[in-house]
Amino acid sequence: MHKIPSSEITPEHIYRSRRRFLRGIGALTLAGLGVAACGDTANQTPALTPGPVSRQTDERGDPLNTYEQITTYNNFYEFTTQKEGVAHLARNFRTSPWTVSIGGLVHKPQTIAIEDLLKRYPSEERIYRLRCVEGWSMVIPWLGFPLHKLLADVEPMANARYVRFETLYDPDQMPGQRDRWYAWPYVEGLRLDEAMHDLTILSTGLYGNVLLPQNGAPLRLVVPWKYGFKSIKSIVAIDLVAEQPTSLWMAAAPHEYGFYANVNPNVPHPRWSQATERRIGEFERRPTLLFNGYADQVAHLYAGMDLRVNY
Ligand SMILES: Nc1nc2c(c(=O)[nH]1)N[C@H]1C(S)=C(S)[C@@H](COP(=O)(O)O)O[C@H]1N2
Ligand SMILES: [Mo]
Repeated sequence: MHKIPSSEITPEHIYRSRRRFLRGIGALTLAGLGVAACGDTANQTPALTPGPVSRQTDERGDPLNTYEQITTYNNFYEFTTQKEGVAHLARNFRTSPWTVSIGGLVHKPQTIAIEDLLKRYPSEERIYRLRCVEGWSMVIPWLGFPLHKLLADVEPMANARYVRFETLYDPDQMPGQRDRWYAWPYVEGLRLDEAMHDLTILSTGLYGNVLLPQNGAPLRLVVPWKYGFKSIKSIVAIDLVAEQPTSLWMAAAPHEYGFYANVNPNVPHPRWSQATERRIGEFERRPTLLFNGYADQVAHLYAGMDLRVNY
């Protein structure tokens, strides 16, 4: 894969928000891990290199994918459907100023500037497998915080049963949004108990760095036991709702993409098997694991449900 010059990938706003991020970060003490190595000095722009991570594998012993793989092989249809083209088209995406509104069926709706959100919820590292519905996967060291912390603070009402997430709509910045085939903006949803699960995070960074635009800066969802498309990028709105939200993918192809989208090797996509996957960087395909290997932690959420019907 080609290397993108750091001069193209680190415009001033990213540099500034990264400095803010490094100051605000709490649980993960980047300073203690050697932030100087990231080139975080006044007249030096940070390079497109990974920052410090707590370990080199996931809990199963699978090695992390490289920073280059994670930042140059992306799905972000707002920019392009070409994975290798996202990073370039998104390089000037404005992630500051940025506000996130949390509302709907909550007692304490709020609109929060991203820098305040980062201060309020210190980021921690979570090393998760990401399994795309297309049949490839990666291991990614995310930085982020559990969504349940934010949900607790806005106090969901008793009739709130689902959480609905929405990506920024801005066709001037996101040329892919001129494609009329899709019902923009990108929308995703979770059942409230899925959203409250501790594995579910709002991610603010990866590899010890602030998120780059191609990975969903400045804030994206990560739900590691579901297909990657549930992990919605560049979120501007989070709403608690009573009815099951219709996601962009459900609207585009309802017989192919359901609401749950749990990783399941036993339920094929209508057009291909989901039994195996290609880990980016590996040659041989490997078996896909039920709930992407997180069954111990999440299977109880679906007790009694037919996973073929609720795909
Ligand atoms: N807004 C938005 N979010 C999105 C997508 C997208 O096209 N738009 N693609 C999804 C898909 S299909 C995948 S596999 C992951 C990819 O995340 P990554 O590029 O950070 O690896 O983002 C998901 N989130
Ligand atoms: Mo995906």
